[in-house]
Amino acid sequence: MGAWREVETIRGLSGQHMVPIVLDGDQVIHDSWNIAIHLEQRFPEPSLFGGDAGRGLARVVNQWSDHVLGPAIRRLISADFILCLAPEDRDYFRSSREAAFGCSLEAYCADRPRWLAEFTAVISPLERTLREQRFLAGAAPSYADYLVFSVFQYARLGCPDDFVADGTALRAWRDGLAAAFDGLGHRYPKHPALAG
Ligand SMILES: N[C@@H](CCC(=O)N[C@@H](CS)C(=O)NCC(=O)O)C(=O)O
Repeated sequence: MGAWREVETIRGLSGQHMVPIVLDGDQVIHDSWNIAIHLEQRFPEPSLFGGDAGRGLARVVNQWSDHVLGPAIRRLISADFILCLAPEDRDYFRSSREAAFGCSLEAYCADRPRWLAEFTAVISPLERTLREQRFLAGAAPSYADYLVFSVFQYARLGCPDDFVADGTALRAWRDGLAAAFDGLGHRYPKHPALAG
């Protein structure tokens, strides 16, 4: 199996091969949770987590997102996501993911009605919550919102189909966070099938 283009740079800086990593002075932090903890310590006001209780609950949301939401979304987008990568990185993505999935990307995503039904069940607590309150953390967003949003952003840009139905509370929340921070979430290329 090959490697993606920047992997030796990432490994040289952080001693492991995954992104994201953050360089802060002479500190190198890897893993998004560790980065969030670092940011909370460096910039305590306003709190990214909304205090200690918020931090504890954000960790639960983080585990749920990594182990339940993420896999449900991968079943829907993996065969399309590969087209977002530079051509020279696609062989690595295909061979590494197909080794992990035990089948081709296309076979992994083939039964869309099944994976769509699973995704709908997985996101149901989010939809129900967001009908009652503006953000997952309550009246204002916290790291729990941002980490879940990152998975929906990956799906929004990584696949030409939008699986979050128009008119839902989840859609309003996702689109609101994409537009936050002066439209930061929109400053990324659309899926190649939609570009042009
Ligand atoms: N738990 C880690 C997961 C990081 C992760 O899965 N990164 C993926 C991209 S989103 C990666 O670097 N993959 C490289 C590879 O597959 O070799 C975090 O939240 O930072």
